Amino acid sequence: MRIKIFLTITYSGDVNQDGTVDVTDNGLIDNDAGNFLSGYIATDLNGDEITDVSDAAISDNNAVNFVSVVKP
Ligand SMILES: [Ca+2]
Ligand SMILES: [Ca+2]
Repeated sequence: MRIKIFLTITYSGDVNQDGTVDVTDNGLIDNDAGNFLSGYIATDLNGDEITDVSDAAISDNNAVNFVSVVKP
């Protein structure tokens, strides 16, 4: 008997949903953080309903590691 296991891993930080975490996403987060935006917004990566430096850190870390979507 063979068992196949498929894993789906999700990275956070692709705010504009273009498939890559990069400086564009960081800019969107920085803008929203600078304007003290809060609520259910795309730039709130950790789900605490406010965009701040903790969300920027998540995006920055993934941008530095060139996180992007790989599709078959
Ligand atoms: Ca992006
Ligand atoms: Ca947040």
